[in-house]
Amino acid sequence: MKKVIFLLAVLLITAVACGGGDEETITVTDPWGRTSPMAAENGAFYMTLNNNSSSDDALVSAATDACATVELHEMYDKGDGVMGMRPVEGGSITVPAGSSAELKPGGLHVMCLGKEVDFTAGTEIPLTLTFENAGEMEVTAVIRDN
Ligand SMILES: [Cu+2]
Repeated sequence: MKKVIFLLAVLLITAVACGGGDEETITVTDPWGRTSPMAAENGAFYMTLNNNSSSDDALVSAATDACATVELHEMYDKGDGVMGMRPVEGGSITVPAGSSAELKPGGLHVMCLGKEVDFTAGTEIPLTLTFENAGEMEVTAVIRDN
Protein backbone atom coordinates (compact mmCIF):
# COMPACT_ATOMS: atom_id res chain seq x y z
CA MET A 1 0.00 0.00 0.00
CA LYS A 2 2.81 2.36 0.91
CA LYS A 3 4.38 1.69 -2.48
CA VAL A 4 1.17 2.61 -4.32
CA ILE A 5 0.88 5.89 -2.46
CA PHE A 6 4.50 6.65 -3.23
CA LEU A 7 3.95 5.97 -6.93
CA LEU A 8 0.86 8.17 -6.95
CA ALA A 9 2.86 10.94 -5.30
CA VAL A 10 5.59 10.63 -7.92
CA LEU A 11 3.04 10.76 -10.73
CA LEU A 12 1.40 13.81 -9.18
CA ILE A 13 4.71 15.64 -8.79
CA THR A 14 5.65 14.79 -12.37
CA ALA A 15 2.33 16.10 -13.64
CA VAL A 16 2.74 19.36 -11.71
CA ALA A 17 6.34 19.80 -12.83
CA CYS A 18 5.33 19.41 -16.45
CA GLY A 19 2.41 21.78 -16.04
CA GLY A 20 0.10 19.34 -17.78
CA GLY A 21 2.20 19.13 -20.94
CA ASP A 22 2.82 22.85 -21.11
CA GLU A 23 6.52 22.54 -20.36
CA GLU A 24 8.95 25.29 -21.31
CA THR A 25 10.51 24.22 -24.56
CA ILE A 26 12.35 27.49 -25.05
CA THR A 27 14.24 29.35 -22.36
CA VAL A 28 16.03 32.65 -22.77
CA THR A 29 19.28 33.33 -20.93
CA ASP A 30 20.67 36.76 -20.07
CA PRO A 31 18.81 39.17 -22.37
CA TRP A 32 20.72 42.46 -22.42
CA GLY A 33 21.53 45.54 -24.43
CA ARG A 34 24.51 47.86 -24.47
CA THR A 35 24.37 51.35 -23.01
CA SER A 36 24.21 54.14 -25.58
CA PRO A 37 23.42 57.86 -25.43
CA MET A 38 19.98 59.05 -26.47
CA ALA A 39 21.67 60.72 -29.46
CA ALA A 40 22.39 57.23 -30.82
CA GLU A 41 19.38 56.43 -32.95
CA ASN A 42 19.62 52.64 -32.78
CA GLY A 43 20.52 49.88 -30.36
CA ALA A 44 20.68 46.11 -30.15
CA PHE A 45 19.68 43.30 -27.79
CA TYR A 46 21.59 40.09 -27.15
CA MET A 47 20.66 36.83 -25.42
CA THR A 48 21.00 33.08 -25.63
CA LEU A 49 17.99 31.10 -26.86
CA ASN A 50 17.86 27.51 -25.56
CA ASN A 51 15.68 24.84 -27.14
CA ASN A 52 14.87 22.06 -24.65
CA SER A 53 12.54 20.23 -27.03
CA SER A 54 13.25 17.53 -29.60
CA SER A 55 12.23 19.62 -32.59
CA ASP A 56 13.82 22.71 -34.13
CA ASP A 57 12.26 26.05 -33.35
CA ALA A 58 12.94 29.56 -34.62
CA LEU A 59 12.72 33.11 -33.36
CA VAL A 60 10.52 34.76 -35.98
CA SER A 61 10.06 38.22 -34.52
CA ALA A 62 10.63 40.50 -31.56
CA ALA A 63 8.76 43.58 -30.40
CA THR A 64 9.06 46.28 -27.75
CA ASP A 65 7.62 49.73 -27.10
CA ALA A 66 11.20 50.94 -26.56
CA CYS A 67 11.91 50.92 -30.31
CA ALA A 68 10.05 52.26 -33.32
CA THR A 69 10.99 49.15 -35.31
CA VAL A 70 12.52 45.84 -34.26
CA GLU A 71 14.32 43.54 -36.70
CA LEU A 72 16.33 40.33 -36.44
CA HIS A 73 19.84 41.06 -37.72
CA GLU A 74 23.16 39.41 -38.41
CA MET A 75 26.60 40.90 -38.89
CA TYR A 76 28.45 40.00 -42.07
CA ASP A 77 31.74 40.70 -43.75
CA LYS A 78 31.29 43.30 -46.49
CA GLY A 79 34.86 42.70 -47.63
CA ASP A 80 38.09 44.54 -46.90
CA GLY A 81 37.53 43.89 -43.19
CA VAL A 82 34.41 46.04 -43.11
CA MET A 83 31.49 44.61 -41.15
CA GLY A 84 27.91 45.39 -42.00
CA MET A 85 24.56 44.18 -40.72
CA ARG A 86 21.42 43.04 -42.43
CA PRO A 87 18.13 41.27 -41.66
CA VAL A 88 18.70 37.55 -41.14
CA GLU A 89 18.28 35.28 -44.12
CA GLY A 90 14.81 33.75 -44.20
CA GLY A 91 13.64 36.27 -41.62
CA SER A 92 14.13 34.03 -38.59
CA ILE A 93 16.82 32.73 -36.25
CA THR A 94 16.84 28.93 -35.98
CA VAL A 95 17.17 27.38 -32.53
CA PRO A 96 18.12 23.72 -33.16
CA ALA A 97 16.48 20.95 -31.12
CA GLY A 98 18.35 20.32 -27.88
CA SER A 99 20.72 23.16 -28.65
CA SER A 100 20.90 26.93 -28.53
CA ALA A 101 21.38 30.06 -30.61
CA GLU A 102 23.61 32.79 -29.31
CA LEU A 103 22.84 36.43 -30.04
CA LYS A 104 25.96 38.42 -29.19
CA PRO A 105 27.93 41.52 -30.21
CA GLY A 106 29.46 40.99 -33.65
CA GLY A 107 26.91 38.33 -34.58
CA LEU A 108 23.18 37.78 -34.43
CA HIS A 109 21.16 40.43 -32.62
CA VAL A 110 17.71 41.86 -32.09
CA MET A 111 17.98 45.26 -33.76
CA CYS A 112 16.29 48.26 -32.21
CA LEU A 113 15.68 50.92 -34.87
CA GLY A 114 14.54 54.26 -33.54
CA LYS A 115 15.14 54.13 -29.78
CA GLU A 116 12.25 55.58 -27.81
CA VAL A 117 14.05 55.40 -24.46
CA ASP A 118 17.54 56.16 -23.20
CA PHE A 119 19.74 53.07 -22.94
CA THR A 120 21.34 53.90 -19.59
CA ALA A 121 22.86 51.23 -17.34
CA GLY A 122 20.22 49.43 -15.31
CA THR A 123 17.30 50.28 -17.60
CA GLU A 124 14.97 47.31 -18.00
CA ILE A 125 13.31 46.86 -21.38
CA PRO A 126 10.47 44.36 -21.84
CA LEU A 127 10.71 42.37 -25.06
CA THR A 128 8.12 40.11 -26.63
CA LEU A 129 9.76 37.27 -28.52
CA THR A 130 7.73 35.17 -30.93
CA PHE A 131 8.83 31.64 -31.74
CA GLU A 132 7.53 29.47 -34.55
CA ASN A 133 6.58 26.59 -32.22
CA ALA A 134 6.84 27.92 -28.67
CA GLY A 135 4.77 31.03 -29.42
CA GLU A 136 5.13 34.32 -27.59
CA MET A 137 7.44 34.86 -24.66
CA GLU A 138 8.06 37.93 -22.51
CA VAL A 139 11.60 38.65 -21.39
CA THR A 140 13.25 41.68 -19.82
CA ALA A 141 16.49 42.96 -21.31
CA VAL A 142 18.76 44.83 -18.93
CA ILE A 143 20.93 47.62 -20.28
CA ARG A 144 24.58 47.42 -19.22
CA ASP A 145 28.05 48.37 -20.48
CA ASN A 146 29.19 44.92 -21.56
CU1 LIG B 1 21.51 45.40 -36.61
